[in-house]
Amino acid sequence: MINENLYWQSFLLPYELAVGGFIIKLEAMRKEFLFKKVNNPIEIVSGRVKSVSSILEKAERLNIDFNHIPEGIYDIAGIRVTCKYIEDVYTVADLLKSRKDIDIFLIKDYIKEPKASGYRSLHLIAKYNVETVDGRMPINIEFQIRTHAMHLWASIEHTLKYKYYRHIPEEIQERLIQASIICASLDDEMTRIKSTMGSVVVDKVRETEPDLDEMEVFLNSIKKW
Ligand code: 0O2
Repeated sequence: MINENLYWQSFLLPYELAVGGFIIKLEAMRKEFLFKKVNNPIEIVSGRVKSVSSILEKAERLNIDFNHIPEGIYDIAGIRVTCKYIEDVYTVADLLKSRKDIDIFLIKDYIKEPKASGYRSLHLIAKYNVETVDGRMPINIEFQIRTHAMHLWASIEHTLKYKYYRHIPEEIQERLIQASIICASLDDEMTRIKSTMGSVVVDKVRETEPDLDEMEVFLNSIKKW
């Protein structure tokens, strides 16, 4: 048992390093936008390393051999960016595409084509080299970019999925699909409201110069999902 624990701790370590590193990188981008006093597309950055039970469940569901888990499961390291507007989701995607430290090899656009469940989000899956004490280790990392409305829907549906062991009763599934359609029209309406506001939409920025304590606040603001 101890050996098994040690195995998973060491297996997950590079993913933890990657998630921690990317939360800081994206928080830094958010901060840069705020300081530059331009529209900031990044509202909330969070991340998680997939739990062992969820990794094993997914491997079984997708029929992935135990030894092929690192190549076969893309979301062991997950970074989530929540945005105000759909347009911001694609702006964040472009920012990620232009980075030199990741190599995006798969894009799943569940906004243009929502899942049958009603799930909407943009997923970018990338190769990333983690620098470990034993050298460079390539891993997959998944970026999920979504609006607050998409996030509200996904977190409630996710809780229900766990509650019902992935078998949500049909009647609730149908209501979730309807709720997803309502979230999509809310996003569209927010986009229309934004375009009528035009150039007024600039995030509130501080009036005074930042001080050193800000740095601490910045690190404390790192959230887990
Ligand atoms: P955890 O460990 O609970 O966080 P899938 O077969 O659905 O797992 P797919 O469609 O290839 O996989 O998606 P992908 O890109 O591997 O990402 C899986 C993650 O995306 C999920 O993690 C969720 O965070 C999110 N996701 C994908 N589909 C749905 C959905 O229908 N509803 C919700 N709420 N979230 C979804 P897990 O599996 O929840 O893992």
